[in-house]
Amino acid sequence: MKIERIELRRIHLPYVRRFETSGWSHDAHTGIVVRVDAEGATGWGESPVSDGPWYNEETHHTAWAILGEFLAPMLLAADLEHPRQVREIFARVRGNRMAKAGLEFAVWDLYGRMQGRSLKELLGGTRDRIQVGVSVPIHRSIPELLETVEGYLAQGYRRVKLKIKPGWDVEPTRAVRERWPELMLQVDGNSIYTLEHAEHLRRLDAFDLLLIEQPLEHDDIFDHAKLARTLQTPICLDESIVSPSHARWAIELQACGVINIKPSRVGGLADAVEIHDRAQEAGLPVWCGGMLETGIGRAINVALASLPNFSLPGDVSANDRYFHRDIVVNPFTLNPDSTLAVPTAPGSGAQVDEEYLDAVTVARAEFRPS
Ligand code: NPG
Repeated sequence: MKIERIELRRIHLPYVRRFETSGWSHDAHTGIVVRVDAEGATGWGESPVSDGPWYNEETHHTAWAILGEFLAPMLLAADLEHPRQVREIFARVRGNRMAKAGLEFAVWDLYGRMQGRSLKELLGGTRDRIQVGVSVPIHRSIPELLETVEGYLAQGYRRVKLKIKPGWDVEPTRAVRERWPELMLQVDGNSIYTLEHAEHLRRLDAFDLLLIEQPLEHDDIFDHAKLARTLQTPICLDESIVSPSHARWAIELQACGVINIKPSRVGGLADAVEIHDRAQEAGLPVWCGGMLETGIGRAINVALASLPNFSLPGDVSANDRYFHRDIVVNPFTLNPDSTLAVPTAPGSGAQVDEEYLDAVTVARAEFRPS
């Protein structure tokens, strides 16, 4: 199969509410939607980059440049038999994994639609529904936080992740735990702590948390291994697992007991599945993280999370938790048991609302074989 056309669109899609972490905040999705066309079929992907290099080094400017200057021409020059080959085609490009993932997702979706097979089936998914939770941003006060959590629980979410930072960690976590003793609860530091906070972080052991996510530096594995030895709560790595090799290093160093897999963070679905398999062999559970994706990236995440070792609830909430109106006509809705149904339609199953996509597009570029 030869890709005949690639289209990039930078979008601006406001969030229902501001999302604040230990290091940045976002009011809108400002990522890149990717479309590929071949043999009369279309596939869609998304690079969930933002306006600044806060989570990782990529932004919508860097991803736009790398996609247009390098990745699109490489893909247009290739002859593909299977989407798994995309990672080899892009291997010469270092890093820039979210840019790569946007195109790789679109090729998986295209391939699934051409073959009449769902992404779940192509990836080896085994679940019809995936367990999901909700990620709760940093709030200004504990009463406001409790109100937000209560609202999500009323909607049916059964697992909550609290964003934490120094000055907003032990007390909010204690307040949520005291109010909901049985709730599946976890916290995420987004790389804001250092080993000097080890004793402070041990105070979180009192709250029966599922895990503490990425407390230390975004590219660290070594110090997480040291910290893990002093905590009862399992450490989960997110930012610092960017490839199957990083997963192997973390597993061998016993730096974490759990891995958050975001297919966009690791450059695409091929590496995401490999990380899933490595963790499974080592006996580590994984769960699917989120980058506040549109319905396009969300459908990709849901399909991936149907693989067997995704045994903890993901940060893959229903579309209406993020957007009043999404760029798909078939948003996910939350089932009463805190699950989302895994699509069975060909490809990712996302049906793009092209009219609304046009309305939220702020930049566009098109590429064809030279
Ligand atoms: O539900 O998609 C979601 C948000 C999950 O907390 C979440 N994402 O660090 O994992 C994270 C965080 C994030 C959001 C990271 C936006 C980067 C950008």
